[in-house]
Amino acid sequence: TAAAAPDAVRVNQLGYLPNGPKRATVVTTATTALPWQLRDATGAVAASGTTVVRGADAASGDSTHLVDFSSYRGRGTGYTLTVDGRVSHPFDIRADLYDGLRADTMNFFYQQRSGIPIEASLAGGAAYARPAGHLGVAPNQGDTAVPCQAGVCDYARDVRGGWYDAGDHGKYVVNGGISVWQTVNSFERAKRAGHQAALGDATLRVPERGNRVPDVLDEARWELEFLMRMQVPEGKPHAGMAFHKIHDAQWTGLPTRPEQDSQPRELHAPSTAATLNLAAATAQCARVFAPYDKAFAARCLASARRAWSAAKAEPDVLAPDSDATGGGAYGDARVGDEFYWAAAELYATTGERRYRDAVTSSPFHTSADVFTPLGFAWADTAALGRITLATVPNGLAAADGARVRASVVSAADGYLAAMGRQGYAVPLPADGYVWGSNGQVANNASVIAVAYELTGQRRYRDGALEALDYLLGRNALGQSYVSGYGEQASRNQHHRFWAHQADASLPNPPAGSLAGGPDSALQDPVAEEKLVGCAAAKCYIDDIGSYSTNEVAINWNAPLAWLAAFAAER
Ligand code: 9MR
Repeated sequence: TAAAAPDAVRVNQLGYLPNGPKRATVVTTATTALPWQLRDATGAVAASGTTVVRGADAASGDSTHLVDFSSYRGRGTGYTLTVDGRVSHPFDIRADLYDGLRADTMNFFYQQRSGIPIEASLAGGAAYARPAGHLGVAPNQGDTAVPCQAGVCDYARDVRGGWYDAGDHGKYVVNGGISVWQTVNSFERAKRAGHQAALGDATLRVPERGNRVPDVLDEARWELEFLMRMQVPEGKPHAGMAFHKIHDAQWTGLPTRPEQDSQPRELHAPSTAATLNLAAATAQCARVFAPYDKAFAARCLASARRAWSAAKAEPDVLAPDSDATGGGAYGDARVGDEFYWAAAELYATTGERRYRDAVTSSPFHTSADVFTPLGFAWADTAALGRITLATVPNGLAAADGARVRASVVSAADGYLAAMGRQGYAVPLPADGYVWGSNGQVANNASVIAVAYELTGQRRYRDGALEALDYLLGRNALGQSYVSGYGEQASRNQHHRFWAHQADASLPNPPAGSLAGGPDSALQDPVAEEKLVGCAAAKCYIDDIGSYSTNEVAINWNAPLAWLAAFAAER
């Protein structure tokens, strides 16, 4: 029949785990079940069956069928799935499927490092090498002595290092905090799970490999050192708070290599949100780094305590949405969630009563809507505190602890239910295609994975893995949103250095870079021109100019790296 679309059979273009779920979506208007065949690399039929008719999918407008070949137990490369004469992209079925993605998604952070030369041998080739950016070497004007925006302070600070946020060269404490938390949380989880490969030294491509500290922590430390430099020093107004962000005075053009950025750099006013992000990230640091570097852990804890006290003293210094010239605003008008997150981290690390009181008296401790359908994000961080309290041993009363853990499982049930309603099994509501929707997908999938840890129930592991299927090609566009992974993978993400589409002498984004994903609000000129009338789940274009759908960002790669590490556990 002609009912199936040309690229009708949507699979995870990387593949499937032998002991994981194996599902595909078929785009077809056929109203009765269709036969499917799984073929191995030789073309032989390895398994077959019939589809399940699912009907209309709200977010994409597609009519879909489901193929479930989870019971297939073979392994190999070059499988395809055929339905109604349409053949899927090829994929693998193997146990080590996610090892490469785990390493590449973490290498993204190395390549986003500011203030250090990026080495060809670590970055995957000469095309990715570049001199250190923003060390005060002309034409750079920062970040070794950065003044404040007019009226904010009368001194300069050394805020070198850290990770560039995204395709731009800004460094934002609120987004750095959530991203580094997820990176360290991934390590903390791997440790509980005994996942040796994720715990080791010399398992990632970082310059510190071989220093007897796990590489994931080496990478995280690069950001943590920067975050601590953003703390206002003693003796100055707002001492102990964190500057909200540091970025260029004016937006730079694309492409701009980091070391060629000639814009003045500026510190923006301290905020309560940034201060609490710093407190949360450094409190977690103190706990997780303690076995590896006591002095650094102590420095983190001191920073966390200072930040907490400073935030208590100035609890409502809010970063405005309007401050968006030369960098993103990262405005946040509500900081109760950040208070809860910071209190939870400080409590889990110290066990001290004052932090426990701050946890238990927070409205977010009992609120049922900490885990929203859209999911947590840089501005909505209460869920991070809940996850820590649910997974790190602490002194909460037994019933309270049980309630905290149950809240994570019930959130996961909600995300699984959302997946079940959709043709592409995405843990987002149909109206959830916001700027960075792929980050929301990955965050929600990580909550499902935490529920697996708490319950041991297979359906949660399956759900987290199935969300990876969505990001890797089983979606409304048949697009793998992860560069280098899949036959139809994003390659023109918005980035000032990985800008091949704008300048052929520059590279495409390295393997393992996640695009922001569909954003139904069409918030950039390319999207406004090319995506008019798109169904929400299809509002994406692999064009370097579409920063609202196709940028990379540390807070999207962090949960993808988290999930890849989870999927690589065995
Ligand atoms: O991820 C951010 C998203 O939630 C906001 O809606 C958007 C507009 O303010 O900004 C996104 O963050 C961008 C930041 O402002 C600047 N660096 C790139 C980030 C990813 O696009």
